[in-house]
Amino acid sequence: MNRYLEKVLNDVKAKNEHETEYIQAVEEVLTTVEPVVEKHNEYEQLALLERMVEPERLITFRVPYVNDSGQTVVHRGYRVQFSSLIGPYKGGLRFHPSVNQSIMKFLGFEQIFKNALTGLPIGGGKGGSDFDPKGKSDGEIMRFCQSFMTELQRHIGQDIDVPAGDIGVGEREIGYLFGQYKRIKNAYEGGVLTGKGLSYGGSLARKEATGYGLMYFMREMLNANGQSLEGKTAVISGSGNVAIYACQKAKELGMKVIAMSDSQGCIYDENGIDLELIKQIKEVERGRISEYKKVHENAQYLASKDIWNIKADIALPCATQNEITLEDAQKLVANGVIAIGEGANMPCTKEATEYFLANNILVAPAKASNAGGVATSAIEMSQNSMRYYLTFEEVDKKLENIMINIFQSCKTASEEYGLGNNYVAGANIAAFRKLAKAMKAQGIV
Ligand code: NDP
Ligand code: 2IT
Repeated sequence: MNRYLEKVLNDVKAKNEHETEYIQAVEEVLTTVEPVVEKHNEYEQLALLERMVEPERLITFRVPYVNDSGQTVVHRGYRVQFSSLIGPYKGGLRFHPSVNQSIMKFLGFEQIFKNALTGLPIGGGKGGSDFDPKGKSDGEIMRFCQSFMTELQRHIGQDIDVPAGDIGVGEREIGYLFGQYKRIKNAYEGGVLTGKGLSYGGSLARKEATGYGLMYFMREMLNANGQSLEGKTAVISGSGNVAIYACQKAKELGMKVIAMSDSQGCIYDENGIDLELIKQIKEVERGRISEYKKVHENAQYLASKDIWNIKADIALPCATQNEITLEDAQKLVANGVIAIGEGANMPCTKEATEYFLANNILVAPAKASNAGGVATSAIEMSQNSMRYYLTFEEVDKKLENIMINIFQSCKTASEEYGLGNNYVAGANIAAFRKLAKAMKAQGIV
């Protein structure tokens, strides 16, 4: 490895030794941008890489709330304002018990590159809490969100930092967060949060955008490699926002989705997943995917991880980080998978990605393939600024064009460096070059 790159990577490991996800995300980017770094000796003197891997600001705060039993509970809140190089910090909020500083930093770091790929003026950030919304009443969710925003509002603003949803944060949570922000600021600042409800400033097609965008990217990637999505089978992990709308678009594009999952189990339905039922269980009832079997008795209910044992042409991990390990990758390849589409952030371990690429499996890297969500958030921000709304078709068309352009950027970059269809490297190189250029232009900051 290039000496400068190696030095920076070793420093990151030494300074953040317990932050495994963060180190993993940094290592993936640094190793793939090596051919660019080799060409730019000036980066070292400018400490360009050192500045890129250090968040501009990392905020942690106390979030107390009173639960329905009258008990006061304290959680930890985070906002990582990673980079404002090309626009206000932008990225989701995750409420999940696993949230910690490492997960926040990996997500914030990924977000910088993803947002650069969209071609829109958005920097990178991420936030959240170790609060678990599962099983909580609406009142508890509201009180928690209000407490979270009471602190977060000091740090955000439509031109400063614009949060949105992620795991455990959907339209309900964004509504409570927005209500509290507006109440404290006494100003209707629509563009301060995205993923808002349609009745108060949200954008049509934002809910669908990440899943739809993933499938537009997959279509482009397969077509560029002499394949097509039509008639292919797919397994989709997760059954949340990204998974549901990936499933919907996959079906529209002529695919058959045969399995979906949640953190407790997986439904395998050879006849094709009944998406309306999944929406009813997950979006309306906030239930468990196991309930699917009550309606479709012939479907099989398996362990979550078993989803990667099912034979399918395409695997779409849309749940969480590191959900596909080397062992899972080996099973998928043995079963004849042809492509992987990362809907979740960093769903494949480093070893799994390397195994796929070594076996000529097409990999759509998360930073590129799930960028449709944040891109449509930026379209929501611009609608809020214009005080004017676009139609569903208009937003969807913009999203589709953005995804086509992102795929082209990945392809051009990978080909330019002789890396064939390694779009993992292509995505990192395309985003890195843009960020490095902006960094040089803005001086030492
Ligand atoms: P949701 O909360 O809507 O859904 C998450 C789904 O993944 C649920 O089915 C959940 O199961 C499952 N899941 C979550 N954590 C785990 C875990 N540790 N182990 C197993 N299953 C798990 O989140 P989203 O759909 O919004 O997000 C999914 C992924 O997509 C995340 O990686 C997120 O960062 C990424 N993403 C989201 C975007 C968006 O616009 N929402 C944009 C780009 C990326 P259960 O209900 O049982 O917990
Ligand atoms: O990971 C992501 O890109 C998101 N959770 C969406 C972020 C956003 O600002 O819409």
